[in-house]
Amino acid sequence: MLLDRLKGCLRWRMPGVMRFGLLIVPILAWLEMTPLRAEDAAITVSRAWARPTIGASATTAGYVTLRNSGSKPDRLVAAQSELASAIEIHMHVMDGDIARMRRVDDVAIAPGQSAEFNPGGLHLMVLGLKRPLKAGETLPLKLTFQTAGVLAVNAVVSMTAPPDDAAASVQAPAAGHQH
Ligand SMILES: [Cu+2]
Repeated sequence: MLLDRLKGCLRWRMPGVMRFGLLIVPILAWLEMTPLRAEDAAITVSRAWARPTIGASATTAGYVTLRNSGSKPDRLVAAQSELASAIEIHMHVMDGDIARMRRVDDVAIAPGQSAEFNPGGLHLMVLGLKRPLKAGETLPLKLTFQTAGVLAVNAVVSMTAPPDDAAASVQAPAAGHQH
């Protein structure tokens, strides 16, 4: 009786072991092709904040500090939020006495340098907000970098900039995984 059960177990185990063996070869080959690079996580995002919305406006501005502690240049190429239909990277340029906003394609961050977004300068133009933002709430942001990949950060909704170390970034979870 017991022996029969054991045999049954063995019979079921064998194919599993064989399948594992077949899997391990391609996994090792894949690891060989994609070595982990230290500079992949060289970007940190801090002091992330966004202005509260005014009235029925579905638009606001967000600000971050991007630091490149790696040895290679990187660039912010895109931003998005689950609460907004789009986020554009903007900067202010003076046109005589009038400050105008210009859309920029990306923001380069040299090794050892930071890029600071601030009112009157670089900002994340948050468009098509699904609901108004009040002070004290957070705006989830996902920032995409050419080398560092996607970093997730919760921007504090506030009228004024938070301290420098506020709202540090975390590596975004793999596609589709939500906490
Ligand atoms: Cu703007």
